[in-house]
Amino acid sequence: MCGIVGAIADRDVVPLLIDGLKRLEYRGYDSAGIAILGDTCVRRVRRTGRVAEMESAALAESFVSPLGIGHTRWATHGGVTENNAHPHISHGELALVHNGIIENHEQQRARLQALGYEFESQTDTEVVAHLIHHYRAQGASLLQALQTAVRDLDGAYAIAVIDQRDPSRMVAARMGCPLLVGLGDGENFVASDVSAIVSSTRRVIFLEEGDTAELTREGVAVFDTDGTPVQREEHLSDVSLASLELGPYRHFMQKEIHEQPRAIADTIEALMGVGGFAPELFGADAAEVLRDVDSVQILACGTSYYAGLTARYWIEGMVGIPCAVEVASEYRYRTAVANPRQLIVTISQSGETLDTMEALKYAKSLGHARTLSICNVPESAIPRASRLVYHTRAGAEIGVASTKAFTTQLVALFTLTATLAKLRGKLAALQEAELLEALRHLPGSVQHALNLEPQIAVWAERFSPRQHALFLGRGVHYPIALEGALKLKEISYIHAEAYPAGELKHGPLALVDKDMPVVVIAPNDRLLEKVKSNMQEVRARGGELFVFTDADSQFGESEGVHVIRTPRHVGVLSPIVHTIPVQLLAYHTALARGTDVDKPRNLAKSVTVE
Ligand code: HGA
Repeated sequence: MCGIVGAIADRDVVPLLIDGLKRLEYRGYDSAGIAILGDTCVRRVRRTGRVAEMESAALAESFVSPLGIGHTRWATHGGVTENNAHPHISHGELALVHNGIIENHEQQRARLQALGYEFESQTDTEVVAHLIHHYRAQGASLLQALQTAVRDLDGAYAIAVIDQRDPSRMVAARMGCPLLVGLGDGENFVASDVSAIVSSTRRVIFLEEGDTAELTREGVAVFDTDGTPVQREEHLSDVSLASLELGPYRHFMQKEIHEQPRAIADTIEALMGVGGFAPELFGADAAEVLRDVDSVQILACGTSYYAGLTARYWIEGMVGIPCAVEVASEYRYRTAVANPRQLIVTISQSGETLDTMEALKYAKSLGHARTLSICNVPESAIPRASRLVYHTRAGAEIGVASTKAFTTQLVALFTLTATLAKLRGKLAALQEAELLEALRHLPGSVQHALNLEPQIAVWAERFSPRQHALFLGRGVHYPIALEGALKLKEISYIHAEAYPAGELKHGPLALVDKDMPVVVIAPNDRLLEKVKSNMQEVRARGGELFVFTDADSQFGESEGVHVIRTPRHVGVLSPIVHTIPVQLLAYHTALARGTDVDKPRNLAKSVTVE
């Protein structure tokens, strides 16, 4: 959330900043702004809304500079106004962009006001600009002022700062929010993620917690929390420009839905390479970590949490050990019972989800040493803090509503399940071969589900005028109903709730009438007959049913019962295949309602604030 980009070069960096902000816009789109050096004071342009609007203003005002910073905002403190948009400026001299939340901002604001500083925004961020200015005024260099100022802060931040009086450098700091440095040839960059700078460089350094950095055209110096110079490893990013482009698609979400066969194939490539469910897929010492695990605790948020809920059915069913799944923001603030033999699994697309990271830190503080991260960005904070890692190879996910990240997380969790089962002697060789075969065919089954798109688009037309919808599933398909409801809420703004189908009669059935569409995930598994009874309960109250099933389920359309079938039942992997229709339903309903599919209101990707 919130995107930061900064550049120092021998050329005009404004086009780089604007291009970078466009690529970071998925992280926040309440407002956008850039600040550059001027003749006597820092120049700034900010606009609420999209980067494109800010770009026009920057062009109109002839913004040109070899040094600058930019920001796309997802507001946490202070409304969506131009005054609250970043960069924030102190005394016309110092400009700052910030991702995160300064928890003690009120206290710092009072302190700075007593020192004579005037505030023009309601943000928590503005205190940081004035604090750095305050220490500069006492004679500190820009870097020293930043390093002193961050000691006064509680909370989370990624920060980049420029100062009119020191035109040859930019400084940056990181604590709790992602920030990387890009290394160019005679030019250097900072960014929230590599997509912002990939057209200029692929050489990156990931700043660590508490790091500060000083960038000049010629070089970059990094310092740890104590201010001691440190060497951080340089990485070569493999993010391709093509993966960040829309190509022939209308939306990134559409592109990412259609990329799922390839994303799944890439995610299982290593597994197919070793030809079996080998612990090494999760890290060098995974056999030792996983062997005598006696239970699993999954921690995640949002869509990743639903991936975890799905995995619970697999793990308890196939491995025979208890598996609990908890929303990370709840786990981190309760008194959890430590169990050294428990495996802690965190799931996060970005690897920077703050709640999940904090939950992991909390688990480790309780003594949990067996930690595994399932993540789509290998160099990010959560995998780096975990002992084992499974890298989902979904590729860059730009659409705010997660799609290919979810299905590849499911693949990773299924691989974990089978690996744990094998380690415990619960997976015979024949069964292992069958599961590998099923996974090998999964991209094809997902493609078949994608081919249902035209039929689903017709359903979406009927959904688009509705205000509410229910999603039902049972067993391992209940989390897919939850995911379907979440997708619909996120991008079409239709109020949707999911229930285990058997729960309907205990309350939610009261909501059902002819205006309530009810989506049912009803593949041909052992609960199908039960689900059919639950569907009858809906029909008897006049509810209209939209049923996703598979060709083996043997039930047809009738008055008020619409059916779309995937070609065949794919057994234990069925939840993955049945995710595709609910994604497509949400996508096409949003299209029909004319909402902004990739940038739904009030949301942003990579949730790096609490
Ligand atoms: N707290 C700052 C930055 C918000 C942020 O990082 N969002 O992800 C603000 O509200 O402007």
